[in-house]
Amino acid sequence: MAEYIPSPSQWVADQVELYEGSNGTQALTLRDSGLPVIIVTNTGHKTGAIRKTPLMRVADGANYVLVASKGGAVEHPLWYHNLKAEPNVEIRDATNVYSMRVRELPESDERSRLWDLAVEAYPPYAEYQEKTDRLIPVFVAEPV
Ligand code: F42
Repeated sequence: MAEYIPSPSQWVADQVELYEGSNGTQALTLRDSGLPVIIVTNTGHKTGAIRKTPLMRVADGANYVLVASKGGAVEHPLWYHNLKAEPNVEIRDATNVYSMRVRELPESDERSRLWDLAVEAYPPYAEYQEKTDRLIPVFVAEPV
């Protein structure tokens, strides 16, 4: 089995350790925002290692919307490239774990609707898009 490599970002690694270590009963929200987080388990496209990426929980029925905002950074987060290379992921939402497949949404009505849903769930996404010249990638994750 592939090796799990924790995020080099300590606050992210800590959230994953608590969230997963408690089987989805602790560390369910982003810091002091009180807003819910999911954990996306993905595959490093260079290392092949298991990567665990916490993201804001944006639910659309049985699907989740994944926003590669990285706080409005100039570059995409590295997990963006992992998902493009290997779209099969596992998503933990509190105590539930799902096998899912992701696809990036091109500019479209579907993307606009899901972007609005994401901003509703986590309003800072709108500021992150203002802050950066790149179009922030949006994925939809669907159950397999
Ligand atoms: N980030 C978001 O973009 N959107 C969110 O909604 C979001 C919410 C959120 C909530 C809670 C929380 O704790 C964190 C949250 N984050 C959110 C931050 C998110 O979890 C990521 O930390 C952030 O997006 C940065 O992603 P990153 O993949 O760039 O992470 C870096 C720090 C990282 O882990 N780097 C690793 C490293 O060793 O430098 C590499 C990870 C990796 O995937 N490596 C690949 C491999 O093959 O293993 C190679 C990748 C390559 O292209 O080189």
